[in-house]
Amino acid sequence: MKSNMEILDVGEVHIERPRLLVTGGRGLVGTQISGGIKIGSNLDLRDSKICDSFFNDTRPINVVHCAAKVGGLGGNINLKGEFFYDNIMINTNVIESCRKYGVRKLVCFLSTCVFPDKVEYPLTEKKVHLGEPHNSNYPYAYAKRMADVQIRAYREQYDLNYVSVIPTNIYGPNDNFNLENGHVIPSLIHKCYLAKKNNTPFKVWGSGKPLREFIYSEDVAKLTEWVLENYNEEEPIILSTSEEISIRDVVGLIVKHMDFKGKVIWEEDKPDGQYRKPSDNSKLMSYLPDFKFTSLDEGLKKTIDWFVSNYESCRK
Ligand code: GFB
Repeated sequence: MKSNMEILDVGEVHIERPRLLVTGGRGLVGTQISGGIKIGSNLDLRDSKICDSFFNDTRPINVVHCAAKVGGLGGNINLKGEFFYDNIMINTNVIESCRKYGVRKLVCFLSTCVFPDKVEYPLTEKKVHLGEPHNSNYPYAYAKRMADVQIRAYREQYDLNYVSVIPTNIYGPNDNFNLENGHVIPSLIHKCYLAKKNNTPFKVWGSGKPLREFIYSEDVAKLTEWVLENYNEEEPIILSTSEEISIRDVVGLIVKHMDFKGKVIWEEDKPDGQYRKPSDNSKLMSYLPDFKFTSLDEGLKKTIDWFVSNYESCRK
């Protein structure tokens, strides 16, 4: 395996620099990225001094920046101030530290929720800034949009090869299975698990009508590693299967893989959130026409198996 360290000769001094640093390295995508130094949320990247001194000590050559304050519909609605402050501070500090300490390639994570709520579908890379995001997550969306702006500005002034990716709703092992603030798939897997264990109804938010596009974390990691080595454009790139599914059908797949026989109750008083955010992956496919995505059915089975066998230790 290629060592993660590279020797940089500065005159007589030989500086060892890690090839790759992964922020949010213990999270959903970060754990799937192969190799690299992985830092978790114990390092508070909201604090510019802490971020600066870490990069000064580490001097990574490449960075995959996954660290963020993330959450599902509930978390975004309940914690709007934190979602804005934490993400704008984390991204601004990390991108600036990358510049200051000579990071050659940075891959930064956005999300399809950054797109405008009212725009002609499907969503394409050129539409990121064409209007107000959905009300349920505008603070997170604007903070992430500013990372795209900072990257574009740094490319222009400092000629830096920094890029960003726009994945759809990511799911997989090592997710946050919190019942209130988690994303829909991990929250519902946890709810169905408890309903089966306690012989109680499986309660799902909303009408089940909204549509979403899901992408498996391992696929996102493989695509991110390809972007790190091969994608050098100013414009972000969407990481998506471009396959929409209704929340109701997702529930059906979770019930099947959990072998749940009880009652499913739809809590129509709970939010549906944005109705849909259909993305166009033709740019990605123009580069990787043969990329094999993990099907939602297979990805859900793997995620549920992981959750059941890691129930005591997983984030929830
Ligand atoms: O993944 P999710 O929470 O966020 O999905 P978004 C929300 C959809 O799942 C809504 C339904 O239509 C909900 O009504 N749903 C049903 C549930 N039951 C549940 C449940 O128990 N928990 C949750 N969370 N949803 C997020 C953005 O939007 O997408 C984030 O807010 C981020 O910032 C993420 O971008 C990828 O897809 O609506």
